[in-house]
This record gives sequence, C-alpha cells and structure tokens, in this order.
Amino acid sequence: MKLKTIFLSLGLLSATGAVAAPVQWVGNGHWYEFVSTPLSFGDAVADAATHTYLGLGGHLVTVTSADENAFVHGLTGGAAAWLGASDAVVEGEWRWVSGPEAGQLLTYTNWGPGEPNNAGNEDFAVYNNPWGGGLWNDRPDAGIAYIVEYSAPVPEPETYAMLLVGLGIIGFAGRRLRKNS
Ligand SMILES: [Ca+2]
Ligand SMILES: [Ca+2]
Repeated sequence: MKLKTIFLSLGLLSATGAVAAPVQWVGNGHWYEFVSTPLSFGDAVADAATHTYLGLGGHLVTVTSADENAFVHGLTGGAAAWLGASDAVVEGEWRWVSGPEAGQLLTYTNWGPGEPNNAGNEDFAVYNNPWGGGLWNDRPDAGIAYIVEYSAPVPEPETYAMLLVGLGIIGFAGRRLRKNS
C-alpha cells in the first residue's frame, strides 16, 4: 500500500492533497479544518461535503456566533478563505449554502466596513480579503482556501432504519400517553 493511500485511509491527507488537521472548538464540539488548496466557491462547497472526520460529515464552514467566528478565523493564518455564505441566488439575500444551516438566512454576520458592497458583482463570503481580524467581505469567485466544519454524524443506512423504528415507537408511545391522559 502506498503511503498516500495509507494517509488517505487514516484521514491524514485529503483527496486534494492538503494535510488535514481538524481541531475541535469546545463551544459546540464541532471540528474544523483549514484547507489551503485553492478552490472556487462551488468546488469548495462540493469538496467539503466529501470530507469525513471521526464519523462526522464535512461541510463548508457555517459561522453563527462571534465566538465561533473568532475560533474559525484563527485557523486561517491570515489566508483568504471561503466561508459557506452566498447571495448568488438572490442579490443581497445572504444565505448559508452548506451544512445544517443550508438555505437559511444569515442570523450572525461580521462584515467588514461597507461590506457586503457587491462591488462589480460579489456573491461569496470570504475571510482576510481584504479585511483581517475575522471580518468578512463579499467577493467574486476565485480559487481560494476554505474551511471545513464537521458537525453531525454521517448517517448510515442501518442508522436510518433504526431511526425510523425509533420514531415509530416514540409516536406510538405518544399516542398512548395522550389517550391515557
Ligand atoms: Ca452580491
Ligand atoms: Ca465586497
């Protein structure tokens, strides 16, 4: 077995070649990984979704609090990096496009001064470009580093089946309780 294959199987190397070193944030228990391989926004969304770590599925990072923002920005080392927010569908309507918050309007934001300004046509949220300090900018698509967040277990077929059975039992018990009360 080649060394790269071993590293890939151990999750020490992502398929795109960047060394993976996910770190955990105690604020929510999620793991985060800075990926230096530059990708377009869409490719970063797609690539992040293929990552797994410790049985958790990856997605382009979604940032929903100032504390999480400070932690995530700390992983970038000052490099321009995508976060999973875009207004490409409806100009000015910023939504998360990845992870558990996919499709939701942003409730927390940390835009830099005057941002998002859609200068020219800017539909993708980025760190350190040009604003530092965890401030966000909207910018056009380009090859940029990105951050993967691992927040929820990857469901397996057996898990789905057990979940359905579990829901059925819970539903049945709920009906019985209501009937008896
Ligand atoms: Ca825009
Ligand atoms: Ca901008």
